[in-house]
Amino acid sequence: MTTTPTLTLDVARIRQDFPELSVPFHDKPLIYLDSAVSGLTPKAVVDRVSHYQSFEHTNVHRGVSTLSQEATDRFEEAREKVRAFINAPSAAQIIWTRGTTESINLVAQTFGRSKVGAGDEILLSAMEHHSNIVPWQLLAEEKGAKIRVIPMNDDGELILDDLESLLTERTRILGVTQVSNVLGTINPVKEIIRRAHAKGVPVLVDGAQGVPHLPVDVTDLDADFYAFSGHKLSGPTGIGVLYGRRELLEAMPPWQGGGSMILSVTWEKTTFCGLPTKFEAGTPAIAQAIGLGAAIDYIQGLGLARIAAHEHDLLAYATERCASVPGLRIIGQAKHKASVLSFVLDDIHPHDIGSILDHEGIVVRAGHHCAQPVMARFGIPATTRASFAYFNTREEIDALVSGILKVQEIFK
Ligand code: 7TS
Repeated sequence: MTTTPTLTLDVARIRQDFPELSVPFHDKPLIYLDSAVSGLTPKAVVDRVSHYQSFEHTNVHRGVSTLSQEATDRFEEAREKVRAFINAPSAAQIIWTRGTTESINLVAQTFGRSKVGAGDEILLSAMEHHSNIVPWQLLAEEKGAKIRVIPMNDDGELILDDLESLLTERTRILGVTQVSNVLGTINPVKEIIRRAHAKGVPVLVDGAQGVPHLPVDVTDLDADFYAFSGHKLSGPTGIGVLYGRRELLEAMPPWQGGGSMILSVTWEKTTFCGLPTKFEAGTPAIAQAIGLGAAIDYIQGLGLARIAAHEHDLLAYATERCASVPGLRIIGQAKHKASVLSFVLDDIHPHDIGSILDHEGIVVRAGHHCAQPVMARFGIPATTRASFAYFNTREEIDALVSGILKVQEIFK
């Protein structure tokens, strides 16, 4: 007889993987509800980076030394782990960057610069992080192009009724986040990509908040570009990924020039490597890439379906508990949400809320979350945001709600 695998995580055991959770914070247990800012790093990842740096390190793709070849193997194995994790057709289409921000800048500065001209349009969603706005504004300014915006409703869902009319013959690229870092909205990116492709427009998906919570299959999505950061996926900072469709990457000019990315250099002419090295000038973040590979192993060991089920439970519980607090308004009420809960409380400034919660040992983020156009859309300067991960518990959400009630008590 086969048994259905249980979808529960052993959270008590998982918490032991995070040394940071065992260190008192303001003399209290740390309650980390800020994984949308950056995930905590499990010990397995720290140990892998430390082992690499202690025993395996030298530069990669350089020379015939066994040490360099082995470091190169570990580095390329990590690339293959990323490929498999997002189901890209080939590891050559996985480009290491510093993070989502750099991945998007790379696309804007190479694909964008070669494809976008005066009078052309760049279509972005109303809920983008600044890193999927500002690189396009810089490009639009340089080229005399125009940014257009897909609007959203009061629940924080994109209004896609007029998508076809926003996709004009001048649209050169559509940029959309898979999950909003402020509202938690999970956008229907597969449908958006299908409709953009029907009009011949390529799509860049910002996966910074998607990849930690949802199984991602770039082939099934048919994404043209997919960007994410290692540090939001329990990996190290300083490493990120750009996936791109092969034909597009091959046609794109290099971005930064330097060592490693060339085939030959003379004073007259330089020729460049193929993918992915063409976009990886200089010494890469080797330990961080290997650490990201270890983070993927760790996440896969827990199981994305289990992670999603646990986080879904936490979000539902937090939403219900917070909704019962008088004077608390949740910003972002989309039908499909990942584990992000933003709110405003009476007329108390989120910075005050964040500071008081901090003294209770509860880490949340207060501010505009690098998404000022989202704040403007909702007519607010800032929100307080709690974001949940696989190591959080319902008890921590109870503590959050008690903390919120304490804030109200202080400001009465
Ligand atoms: N895109 C989204 C949707 C994000 O949430 C972030 C970071 C980025 C891009 C940029 O990622 P980076 O790793 O290149 O910095 N979001 C947040 C946040 O919500 N709070 O702090 C950073």
